Amino acid sequence: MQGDLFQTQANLPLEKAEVSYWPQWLSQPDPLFCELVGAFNWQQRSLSIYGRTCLTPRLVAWCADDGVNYTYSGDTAPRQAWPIALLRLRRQLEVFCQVPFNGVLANYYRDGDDSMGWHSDDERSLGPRPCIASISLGAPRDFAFRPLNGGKQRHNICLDHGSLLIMQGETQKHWQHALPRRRRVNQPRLNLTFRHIID
Ligand SMILES: O=C(O)CCC(=O)C(=O)O
Ligand SMILES: [Mn+2]
Repeated sequence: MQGDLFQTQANLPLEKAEVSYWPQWLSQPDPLFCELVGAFNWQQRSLSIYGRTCLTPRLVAWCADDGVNYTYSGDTAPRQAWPIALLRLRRQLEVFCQVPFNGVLANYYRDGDDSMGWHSDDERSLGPRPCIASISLGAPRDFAFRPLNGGKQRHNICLDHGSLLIMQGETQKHWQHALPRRRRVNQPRLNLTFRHIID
């Protein structure tokens, strides 16, 4: 059963944020990792940054209910249907987090050269206080927070295989997060961020 090890939860000490972490939220992460890697139609998208078009350093897939689209950093990835294993996980997370989710952004980091830059998940379509449930599978990777107001605090947490990280409340208003490049990592990682798109 998922969530049976959640007594090991940790709350991250970030001011004006609500971030909690369960290192072993999934009790059987290995088969899920294998199943999901093959279940998505992965794409390497390009983004426009300061007028230059760059390929994102990771692969992505967007799974969502009919008609639910998500635009972030100026890009709208095509919608895919939910793989069965992901629907099951969605229901478990909805019960656990007590909020509905209608989409999941999946990121596949082929190795430590793949990364995600500093950003907040603050699109209007997520609403003012989004609850984002992030499941990590595969190679453990560092995940970093920094304040949006330019403050010098940094907080790093290693996201383990089978873990759940929840960001909610005012977190996206006050903090940015990133998945930095880590050259020593030579295994892939799959991340699933469950979201609720309002319009
Ligand atoms: O890969 C991760 O853990 C982070 C993904 C993320 O921040 C996002 O998809 O917005
Ligand atoms: Mn994010």
